[in-house]
Amino acid sequence: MNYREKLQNEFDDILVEYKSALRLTLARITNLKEMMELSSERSPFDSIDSRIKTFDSILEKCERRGYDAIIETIKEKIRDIAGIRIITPFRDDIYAVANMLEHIPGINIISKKDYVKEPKANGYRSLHLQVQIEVYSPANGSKLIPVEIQIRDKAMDLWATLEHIVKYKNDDPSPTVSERFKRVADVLSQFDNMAIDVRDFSSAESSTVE
Ligand code: 0O2
Repeated sequence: MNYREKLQNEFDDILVEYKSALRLTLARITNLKEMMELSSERSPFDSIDSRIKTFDSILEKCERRGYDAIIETIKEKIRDIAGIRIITPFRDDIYAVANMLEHIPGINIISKKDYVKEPKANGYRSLHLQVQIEVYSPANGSKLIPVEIQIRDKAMDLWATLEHIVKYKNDDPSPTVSERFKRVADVLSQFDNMAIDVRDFSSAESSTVE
């Protein structure tokens, strides 16, 4: 068995804890979404997606960040093995959702990276929350397992999806491609402002009619 296969086996052994953490966190967030849909308020949720990071993607991230590809480092440094993505209709809904998540018992928010207020140089926007949730197994007892929650609106998600497709096909995009993507991000940011204006204008108008 070569080193990669040995590491993959070790990774497979710890995967059950990440799957469990993902299921538990997802259930709590889905409950919240359903409660909002039943309430009389407009829901800040559009959709929720989840994934377990692939072994290849973990190795790629270790290499990109200069980490040793050993199981201890993966457990300590790769905090997005279990990931949840929440899509919201409007930009300000991102913070409404983040605020609700802070109140869910059992989900501890450890840190935030706000790429909405401070987008990455390429134009990427999203709010990343690092959370921990307690997982119990008869073999290992209780453990805190990390889950990354990304919250972004539909326009930000459209941009990230398209950028991922183009980057996937072109690992080293020219400055022209990057510059164009940055411009698309700027246009979508303006779109976000306009969408909020229209929404607020429409609700002000309907409250005047009432
Ligand atoms: P997958 O599904 O993992 O294979 P972090 O430290 O993780 O909070 P950071 O520094 O952004 O934040 O980490 P990283 O590894 O660069 O990105 C983590 C995830 O954020 C990515 O997962 C994407 O989902 C998203 N992301 C971050 N930056 C970009 C970007 O510039 N463009 C796009 N399209 N997505 C981004 P993976 O690794 O893509 O996918």
